[in-house]
Amino acid sequence: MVMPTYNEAENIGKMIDALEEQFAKFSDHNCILLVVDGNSPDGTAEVVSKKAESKPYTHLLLEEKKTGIGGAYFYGFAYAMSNYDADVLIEMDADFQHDPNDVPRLIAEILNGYDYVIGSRFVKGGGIPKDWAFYRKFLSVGGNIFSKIVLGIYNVNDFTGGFKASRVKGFVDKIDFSTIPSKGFAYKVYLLYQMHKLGAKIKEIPILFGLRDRGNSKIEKSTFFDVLFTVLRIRYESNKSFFKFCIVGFTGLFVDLVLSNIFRLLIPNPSVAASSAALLAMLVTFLLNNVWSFSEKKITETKELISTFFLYAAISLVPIIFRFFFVGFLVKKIAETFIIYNAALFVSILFGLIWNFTFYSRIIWKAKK
Ligand SMILES: Nc1nc2c(ncn2[C@@H]2O[C@H](COP(=O)(O)OP(=O)(O)O)[C@@H](O)[C@H]2O)c(=O)[nH]1
Ligand SMILES: [Mg+2]
Repeated sequence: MVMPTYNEAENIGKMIDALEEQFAKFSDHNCILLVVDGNSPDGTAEVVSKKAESKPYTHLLLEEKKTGIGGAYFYGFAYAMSNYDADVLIEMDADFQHDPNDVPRLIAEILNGYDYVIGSRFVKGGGIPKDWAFYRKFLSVGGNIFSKIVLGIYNVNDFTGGFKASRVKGFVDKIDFSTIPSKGFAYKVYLLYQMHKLGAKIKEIPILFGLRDRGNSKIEKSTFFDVLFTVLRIRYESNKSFFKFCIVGFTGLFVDLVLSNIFRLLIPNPSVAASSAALLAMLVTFLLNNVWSFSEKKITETKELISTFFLYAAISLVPIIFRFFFVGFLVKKIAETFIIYNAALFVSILFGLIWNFTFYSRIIWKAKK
């Protein structure tokens, strides 16, 4: 169990005592409590060292200086993996907001075969303190809904909780801690995302997040932005191609709209005007997608580039044909006005975006084996 502390001198002694009873329930396992202290000025480390004399399961890891809760956890994880050969890592706060009596329930689910067990405040039977300030409630509930939607992990309800058990082999030992986007509270979202990506079997168990026993919360006002930016960054990093594709798409859309309306004035036939603009926009997007959106799978060979463009054109031709008939149909059916023409254009473009993204990423720039 890794437990970060910063000014927890009033809590940590009692916590060490409380854990003895829980660890004793797993006598066939070697349970170690690794307190990672951020060089607390209140003497937390001294309390831990003193306790360790009579409670040998207690170890102290002292940071030279405070690096944030995420920094402390990753320091502790790395230490526990290399020095204790840890099989399971448990995260827990020192201030009794996590109930030591819940520890066996976490461990039990790991023993049941789950790889990542989350003490969850947002499942039936779980909860947050009723008398929390509105700001904290908002941060917690809002942060979770936001994380869930943006990260697209729907089987998790608590993304920012700090009471968890993780399997090391095949999971935590595969995570690169050197590139963590946050050393603050948002490390939690990062870790969760990595575990999910590694295919961990995740289980949420309900916990009641209590009130802090003594001392003060170290949560900072900036935590809100820390979580916000970390979530967005994770999403961006893992979907770079998609975001770039969208930007290229919008560039193409702009080129397309401008050309379509210029051609509308130059070419009498609206079908021809609209579809030739799309054709030119397509050429622009092909080149941009190749050098930018899908740059990791960039086609450089001229011959391949040409043959791929034919395939790209074939795929892209479908929305153009759609547009040819759709714009012609709508204009003929209703009226040849600016509004009708552009409405038909809009629907055609939307169809084209979905169609093209699906096939570009699956056929044109798919990962080479
Ligand atoms: N080492 C270390 N521990 C920290 C740091 N920030 C918070 N903690 C510890 O992390 C746990 C959770 O922090 P807390 O302030 O209670 O957060 P809250 O429960 O969300 O208000 C507590 O055990 C803190 O002492 C830090 O910067 N460094
Ligand atoms: Mg707390």
